[in-house]
Amino acid sequence: MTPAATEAICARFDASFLPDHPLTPAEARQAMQDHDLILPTLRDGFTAEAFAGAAPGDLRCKLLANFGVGFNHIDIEAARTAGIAVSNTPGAVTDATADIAMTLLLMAARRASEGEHLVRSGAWDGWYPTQLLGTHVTGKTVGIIGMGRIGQAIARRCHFGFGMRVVFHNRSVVSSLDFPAEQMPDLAATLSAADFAVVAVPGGAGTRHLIGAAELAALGPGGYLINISRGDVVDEAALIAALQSGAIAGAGLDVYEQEPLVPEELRKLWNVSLLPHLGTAAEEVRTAMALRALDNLVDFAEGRPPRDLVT
Ligand code: 8YV
Repeated sequence: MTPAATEAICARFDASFLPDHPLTPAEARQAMQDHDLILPTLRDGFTAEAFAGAAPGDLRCKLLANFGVGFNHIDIEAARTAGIAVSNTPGAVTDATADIAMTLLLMAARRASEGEHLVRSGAWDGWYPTQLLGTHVTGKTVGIIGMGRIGQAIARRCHFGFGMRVVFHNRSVVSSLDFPAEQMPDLAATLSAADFAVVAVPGGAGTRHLIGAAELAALGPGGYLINISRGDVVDEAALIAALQSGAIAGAGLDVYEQEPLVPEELRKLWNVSLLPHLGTAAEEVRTAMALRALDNLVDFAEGRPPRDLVT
């Protein structure tokens, strides 16, 4: 936690800080036996194994106030069966995550990773008219996959900031947008129309491998895939094959299927920009996320339903 967040949490609760490594399911269970309230992060293993066999009241913990909006590392069904509530931090992450999507979109379009490597390696031998030519973003079409809070923040940046046309795919109809955007009939149509496809759906079983070989083929050889949601939404092997064969032009990734493992084949490719899950990595944002999680803890401790309850 940032110093400001640590101070606020410690001022309100008798807080202990769990080991500075991702909790294994066994450690997660122990933590739920020892604490009333827990503020987990995305690396902690609150899997079915952590809750195994627990009925309401068996574990001391009553609320997992997740630090972040995505909670695919928590088995929600198992938590419900164990009588443990789960909350998250919507809103606090939106702008920062949208900013990282734009960072990756621009890096991919303008070959920024290749360019930086050229300079850092000392191999740059000077400007010439056709050096590292990328693709122009202005006037291109962005396809947003998942038009929730973060998807809308990305779309707004694309429309107002970069003069892009916005199309999108969303499970339900999205009608009240304050900028022009066209909801497409399905995912394939969105990908076919897009020069840049940005994945902004929640992770978890419902969206696993939503983007595979067929979807990448629909995006096509001129298309770029940007993923700032969860790694397993994209079939990483299919993405590597598409980047290697030129089935798509490039990609920008902040998330991976087996974080922190990033396959060597991916690391070797220069038509992909790779960031280490930086979506919300800004001091103010991490503090705001922790304070939002703290609001949920306080709600619960004072007998109100936590404001961001997910189950
Ligand atoms: C957080 C995220 O840093 O909010 C999310 O879902 O992916 C990240 O930006 C992470 O969740 C921290 O636990």
